Amino acid sequence: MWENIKDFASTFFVTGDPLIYGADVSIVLSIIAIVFVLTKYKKWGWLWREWLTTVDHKRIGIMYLIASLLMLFRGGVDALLMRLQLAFPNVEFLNSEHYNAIFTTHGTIMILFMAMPMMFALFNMVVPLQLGARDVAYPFLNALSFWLFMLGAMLFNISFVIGGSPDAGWLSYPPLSQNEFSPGPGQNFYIWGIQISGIGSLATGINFIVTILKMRAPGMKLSKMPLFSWSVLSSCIMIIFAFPILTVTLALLFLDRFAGAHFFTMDGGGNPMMYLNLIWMWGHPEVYIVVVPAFGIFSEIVATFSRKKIFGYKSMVWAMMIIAVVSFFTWAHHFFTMGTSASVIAFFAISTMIVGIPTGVKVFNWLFTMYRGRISFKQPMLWTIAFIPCFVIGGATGVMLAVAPADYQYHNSYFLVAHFHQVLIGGVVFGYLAGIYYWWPKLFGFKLDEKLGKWGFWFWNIGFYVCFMPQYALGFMGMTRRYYTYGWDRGWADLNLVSTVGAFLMGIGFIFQVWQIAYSIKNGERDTTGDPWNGRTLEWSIPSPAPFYNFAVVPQVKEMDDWWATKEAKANGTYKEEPAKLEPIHMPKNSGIPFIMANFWFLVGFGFTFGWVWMAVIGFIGVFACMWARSFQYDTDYYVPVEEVRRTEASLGRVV
Ligand code: HEM
Ligand SMILES: [Cu+2]
Repeated sequence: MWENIKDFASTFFVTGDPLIYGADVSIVLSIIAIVFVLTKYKKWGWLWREWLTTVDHKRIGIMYLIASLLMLFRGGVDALLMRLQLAFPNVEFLNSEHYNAIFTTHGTIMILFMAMPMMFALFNMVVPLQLGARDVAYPFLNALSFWLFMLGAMLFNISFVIGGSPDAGWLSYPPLSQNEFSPGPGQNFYIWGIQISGIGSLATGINFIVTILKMRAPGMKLSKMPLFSWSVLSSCIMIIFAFPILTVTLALLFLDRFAGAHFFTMDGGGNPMMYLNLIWMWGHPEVYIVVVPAFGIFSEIVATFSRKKIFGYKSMVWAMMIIAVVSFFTWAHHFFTMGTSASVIAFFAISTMIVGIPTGVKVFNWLFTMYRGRISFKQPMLWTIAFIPCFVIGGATGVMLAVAPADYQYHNSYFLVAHFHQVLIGGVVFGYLAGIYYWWPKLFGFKLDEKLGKWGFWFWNIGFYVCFMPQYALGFMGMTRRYYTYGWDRGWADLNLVSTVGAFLMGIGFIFQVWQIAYSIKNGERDTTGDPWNGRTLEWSIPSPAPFYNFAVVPQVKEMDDWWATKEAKANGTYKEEPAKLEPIHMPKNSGIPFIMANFWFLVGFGFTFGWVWMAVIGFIGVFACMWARSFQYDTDYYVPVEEVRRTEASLGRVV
């Protein structure tokens, strides 16, 4: 008996590595600390009522934000471990297996559990406010999306201490990801973690498309909608076409592993190349899904901080929509070297280069908006300005990679690693950070400290170039991606050391940002105006932090940049005050079902990961029970009385 338990424990828990034991201890300590604090200050009820069951898009946005920052931390630690290993030749810090696991979790976490939730954080924090709406179209579904993401991310992350991490790369190519070469549960964690959070992503895509099409304030025609909301629409259209492909692909891979099917095997009629095509039919749109909202953010920020209308609004909209369509026709550029016909390669090379055109249009629009503007160099604008050269270089190296014959040289080299980090960090991370700085006061009611933030900004930026520019050269010198070590004779030592120093500079930048948030919670400048940046769009017309119903009175939109137009009209005395008529506000009620249902999904995923079908069955029964219970709930909404609206507004310093 005792022997059996010991046997089980030694395969169930990951053992034999000081890093893992350290993680075990810190996980246990953090759980004890959290339980202790919640109990001591009697906060369990508060946690349940205000957060775990909330359907308020702003709170859901804040939870996404916290989760994504934690994931940025974990993905960042992974990155630093790898850079330490590569700092010098012949280092024995990580062995080859451990290195494989770390680049896999780093890549997966950064894209699926950092970039995606940070993007959803911004969707939730901003879109309904920008549209003049009270919430998203389906608040219950929105909460469910969040909890599915959260539990999926947790399932993926525990593989570090239980069962073992996946190690077949961030896209889990077969045959490496098949049972034959990855027998443990790691690859199943990958499949189910992504599968569960992917359902949430798909639902978010649907939710925001409906919100944007149906919930805009009266008068806001699509042609007057702010560009960030347009970018969200573009991104969500890509989500609803791309994510089903991912779901199916991972389901087929799981059938191969779990049921001995032969979709992607080398024999039995299967074909691993089928997997590569499918996963990149999702994977390429995925990188545009995360970068297009950043374009929207930059457009808002450039206009606000240059005190000018955005240059070329219509061409911006067209560019984002064209990118959404073209993104579905470029996937094969990820495997030019796999041996298809010249005409297929030519098609994908040209379609890839075409993406550069709308992107270039956008860059010129931003530059023309800044031209002769009265630019103020606050944090959101700094990140925007830093983004432009970074993304232009990243885009140019992308076009180089698209030249198929040349790609036979660059393919899977450090040239590629430098390219995709340049667009992902310079585009996505800089973009989302800019957005977080910009909309922070609206959500939290105070600004983030400029001085600490600027330290963070410079460390990130200088660190970025120090880290990744040498990698282009390393690529030309023959260094391949996913190498865990190299010898002195290769001549790669100096540049790798420089690159590692750069990575640590970025790490210091991140520490400054965490410090900045902690510092500003106490000392940050309070935003009493609701309009700290002299903004242009509707979200700046309401007090900060935004009250839970957003708008006391639904705004009537007349112009593009309606809030700016209102302010101008007030300034030259042409503004006609229309008496605000308060009415009871219709709001959704909180619900615990999304949280509970996502936990049952976790059981499903965990059960399948270890091949414990009974546990998966219990999970499925729970999921259906939750659906059943929700179907017969009729008491799902309520009205906020006029008196309460008046009181809330008064407490925020507004008379209505
Ligand atoms: C913060 C600074 C970062 C550093 C220093 C860094 C460093 C690295 C390193 C050393 C590798 C492994 C290269 C190899 O051995 O092939 C890697 C791979 C990767 N990184 Fe990063 N990274 C950073 C940020 C990011 C971000 C923000 C993203 C995405 C949003 C990202 C996405 C990826 C992906 C997808 C891979 C490929 C993983 C694979 O080969 O399966 N990284 N990164
Ligand atoms: Cu691609």
